[in-house]
Amino acid sequence: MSASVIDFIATEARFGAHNYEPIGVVLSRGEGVWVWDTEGNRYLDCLSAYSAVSQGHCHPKILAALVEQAHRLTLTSRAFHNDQLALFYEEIAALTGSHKVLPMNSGAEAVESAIKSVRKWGYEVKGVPDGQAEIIVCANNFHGRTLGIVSFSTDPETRTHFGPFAPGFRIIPFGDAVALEDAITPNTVAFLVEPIQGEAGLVIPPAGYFTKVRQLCTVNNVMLVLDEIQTGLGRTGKLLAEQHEGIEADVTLLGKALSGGFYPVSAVLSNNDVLGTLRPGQHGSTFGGNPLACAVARAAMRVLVEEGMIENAARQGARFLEGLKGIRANTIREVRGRGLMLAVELHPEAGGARRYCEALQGKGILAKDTHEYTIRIAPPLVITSDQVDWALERLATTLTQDFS
Ligand code: IF1
Repeated sequence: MSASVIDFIATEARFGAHNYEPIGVVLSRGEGVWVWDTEGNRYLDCLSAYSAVSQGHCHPKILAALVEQAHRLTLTSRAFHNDQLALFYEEIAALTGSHKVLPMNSGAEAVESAIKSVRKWGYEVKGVPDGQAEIIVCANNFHGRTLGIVSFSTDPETRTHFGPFAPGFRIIPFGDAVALEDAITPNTVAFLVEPIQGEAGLVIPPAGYFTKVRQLCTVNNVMLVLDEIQTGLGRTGKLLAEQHEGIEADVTLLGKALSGGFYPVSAVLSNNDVLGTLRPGQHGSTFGGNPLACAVARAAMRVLVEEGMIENAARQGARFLEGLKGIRANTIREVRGRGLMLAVELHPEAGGARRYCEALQGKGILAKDTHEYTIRIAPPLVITSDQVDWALERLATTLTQDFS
C-alpha cells in the first residue's frame, strides 16, 4: 500500500469512532458496477453499499436529477409544500401499489416510523389498551441501529451496554409460522419481518412461509410490516420480495436503493389506514420528503424500471447462483441466493470469510464477509453476463485457494 493510502486509513483510525473495521482499500471513484481506489486499481463492487447502489455507481440520470434539483431548491422543511413531494408520492404509489406514503431519510428511521404508526393504529383503530401494544419480530433480525430497534435485536454485539431498552417486543424464530400463531395475542398490533434475513447471513425462509404469515396476520387483524429496505426495489429479481410468494404486506419499508446511493431516502408505504392515524405534529423529520431527496428518488425509481434492472437482477442472479453452485471447492458449505442477493457460506474449517474477501480484493472484487463464515455477494443490478462470468472465474480460484 502506498503512503497516502496508509495516511487515509491512519487518519480515520485516529479521529473516527472505531465502529467499523473496513477492508484495506480506499475508494475514490465509481461508475456502474466498478469502483476505483486512490491508486487507480479497479474493482467489481459485489456489495453495492449493502444494496443501496443497485442502479450502479453514479448513474448519469440520477446524477443529472440531483444536480438539476440542487441548483433549484434543496430543502424547504415540511412547514411548506414543495413541487417534488407530490410527484414522488404519485410515482412511488404507482410503482408499488401503495395508498399512503411517509417519507423519511435512513432505513432505521423508516422502521422507527413504522413501529410508531402501527402502535398508534393498534390503540386508535384495533382498540388495544393504551401502553399494551405488542410487536412480534424475529430472532436474528436486522432492522437498524436506533435504540428502539436494538431493543429487539438478538445480536449481543448490537445491544450490549446500550440499555435500558424499549419494551413491547416479542421475539420468535424466523421461518416458523406456528411460532407466529402461538405468539399472537389480542394486543399484537404488528409482525415486523425481513422477507430474507440479510445480516443473519442471508436466510431464505421455507417456501409457503409468507403465505401462512399473511393468513395469520389477516385473521388476527395484525399488521404485516415487511422490511424491504434491503430486499426491495429489484434486488431479489422482483420489485418487492413479497411478490415471490404473491402476498401483499400492510406496511412496506423502503430505503437504500430508493435513492440509488446518492442520498439517504427512505419511505413507509401502507395499504390501509395505518399511516392515516398520524395527525399534524405527531411525527416528522427536517429532511424527510425534501425536494432534493424526492427528485433523486424519482430518478432512481425511473431508471430501475426503464432500464430493465429488475429483470436483469433475476436473469443475472440465476446465472450467478448457477455459477457459484458449479464451483467445486471443499471450503464451500452452501451457496444460496435470490436474484442478486447471494451468499457463499464456508465451512468453519475454511478459517473465516474475511480472508477470502481480502484475497478477492487482490483479484479485483470487493465483497463483504458476514457472520464469520459467509461471503455476501450483491453487485449492482446493472451487471452483465460477461461481468458475472468474470466474477465467477475469480471466485472459483479464490475459493479453491489453499491458505495454509
Ligand atoms: C451498517 C447488515 C446489510 C437493513 C434492513 C433496515 C436497515 C438495514 C433490512 C437500516 C441496514 C445495513 C446497515 C449497515 C450494514 C447493513 C446490513 F449487514 F447490517 F445487515 F445491508 F445487510 N433494514 N442494513 O439491512 O437501514 O438505517 O442503515 O439506512 O453498517 O449498519 P439504515
